[in-house]
Amino acid sequence: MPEKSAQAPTPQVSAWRKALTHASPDRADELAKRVAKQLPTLQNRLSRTYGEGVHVEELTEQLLKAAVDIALLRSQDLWDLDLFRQAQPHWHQQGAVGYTAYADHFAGNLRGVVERIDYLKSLGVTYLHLLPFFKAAEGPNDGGFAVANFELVEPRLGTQTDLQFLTESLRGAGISLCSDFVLNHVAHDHEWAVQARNGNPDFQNFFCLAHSQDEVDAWEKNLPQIFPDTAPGNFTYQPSLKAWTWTTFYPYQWDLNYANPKVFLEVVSAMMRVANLGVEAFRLDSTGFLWKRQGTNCQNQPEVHWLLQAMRALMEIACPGVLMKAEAIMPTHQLPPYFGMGETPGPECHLAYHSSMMAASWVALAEENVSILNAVIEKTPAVPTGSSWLTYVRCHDDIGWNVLKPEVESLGDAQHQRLLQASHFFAGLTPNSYAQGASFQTTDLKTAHGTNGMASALVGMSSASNADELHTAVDRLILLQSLSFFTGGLPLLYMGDELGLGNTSAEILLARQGPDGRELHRPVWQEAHAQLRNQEGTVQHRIFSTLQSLAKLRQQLDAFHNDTPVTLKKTELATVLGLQRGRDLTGLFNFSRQAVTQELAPGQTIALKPFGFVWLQTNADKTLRSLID
Ligand code: OTU
Repeated sequence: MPEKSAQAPTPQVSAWRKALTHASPDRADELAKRVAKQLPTLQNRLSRTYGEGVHVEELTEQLLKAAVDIALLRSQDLWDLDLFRQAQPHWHQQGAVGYTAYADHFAGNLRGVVERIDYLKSLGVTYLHLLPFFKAAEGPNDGGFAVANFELVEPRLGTQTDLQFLTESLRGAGISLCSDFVLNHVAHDHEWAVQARNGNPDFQNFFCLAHSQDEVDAWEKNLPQIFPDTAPGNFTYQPSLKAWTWTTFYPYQWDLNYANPKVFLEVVSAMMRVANLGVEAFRLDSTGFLWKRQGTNCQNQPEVHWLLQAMRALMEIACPGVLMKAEAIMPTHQLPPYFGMGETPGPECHLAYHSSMMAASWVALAEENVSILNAVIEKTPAVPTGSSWLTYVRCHDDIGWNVLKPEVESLGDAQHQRLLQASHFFAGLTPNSYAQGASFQTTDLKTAHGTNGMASALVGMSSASNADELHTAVDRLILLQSLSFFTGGLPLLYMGDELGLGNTSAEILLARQGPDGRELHRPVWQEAHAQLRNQEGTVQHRIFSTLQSLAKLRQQLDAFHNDTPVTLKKTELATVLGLQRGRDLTGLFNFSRQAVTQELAPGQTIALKPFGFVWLQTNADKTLRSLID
């Protein structure tokens, strides 16, 4: 499609209105209301992004038609779910617990995941994020993040029917399925890329092309590198195009050109169709990178937020029960706009990863000092009602240290070494380090980029040489999880961490394709290891049952409603983080190897074990009750 079609006449009767005339009266009424409500935002954000004019009107029409058509195709169950959730916008706001896994590593395939639903329920899980399960590129595919087709399930993992069966089964168990939706790029063998390579100019315009080395250099001047070691630079020369494609991540992941409105139309339409398969949440991968602007680092540009807000408006029409989650691995101060708290306030994402809190909790562990963590929490605002932070300890990616640069800098000179030291510590390079992780994307010892490794390896479980050391290592793991469970709107567990599963074994690593260091923490489920959770006295039992108790408390206590603000509570010790959740709930987290005491109020002294934590409830008579033994 040409980018501009100024001469196209504005249709007299909108196509979406026409579609409603064939719909049942209840759906037609409801959809007309939803469109009326969302239209002003949709028009405003699209005009801001693409300029005023007829082509924006036409684009709006096309998007509305897509949203309405998809809403009309929604199954009765999903339609009813939408209505229920519209009436109860807080449906996901109390006691949520998330779990994230690769379908194949966790359970073989999508059918296998159905078999694990009881397991997830026993852990209190309400939200399951399965890493990309749509058709991936042939050959290396970045763990599925090089998507060759947005809607066909990866054949290794199943079919669309299997996906629908999975979403229905999960829904029956009170668990929402979250699917990745990779917004920023497609695989080099996605149909759009194939068409572009074959010389089709319309599809070439789907990608960000640079036509000379000078142009590449001009962009590169301001661009950081995500994989400086294994995929340096942000452009890849394509001989068949005689041009460079923008490839922020791997060379086989081609960045999409959102300056072309057709890209937005196609991507959002595909996403809404996937929602009709029963997916209840989308993890919007690499959201920060969608808009490129000369002279900037091409991250978090205003257009990113306008497009996300336009997307939200369309989702509110087609599938209002579905959540949008921003995967923007950015410094704390860049995150509030993803909740629609930026320059154009309004509904945007429901959830966003708090990667700074995650990384800072690891620094606190390495340093036995909570100053960076404090600084992060200080800069973390309360988010609009209906949205919340996703907190986590580990995920399928590395722990990226650079998100913490602003906090570290704010603490004064000579602090920058702290991230480097943490990175060395978790790679096991520091004398006396108990960690068995590995540095990611650094070829020298002078830069901090990221750290790989399963939580259990990073907290010292795999290096423990006796029962005491193992016990302490488990304490560290539980401490980090308890912080994530305390602060989170949605605490997310990474498969295996609930059982203290270790790094991927050497044989499996060898057998995997590609040199990606993150494979270190992408192990395969081990049934025998998992069974140990049922046996008292094992570490698996200890970790699993503690998480179960924390999940229960999240469900039981009003303080865990997401609208309850989490604020810092000053402590006297540099090793102890104090948090207040609402009026009645206090959390103390001791990042030190020493047992300590902390006075909360005159006469109320709380003892904390080494790497221990407490969650305390204030009773009506002002006394404190510990919620966890
Ligand atoms: C995301 O990651 C995914 O989580 C990664 O698994 C993918 O490789 C990547 O996108 C490309 O699809 O910057 O905000 O380890 O934190 O790549 C997007 C670095 C991202 C990741 C980073 C991240």
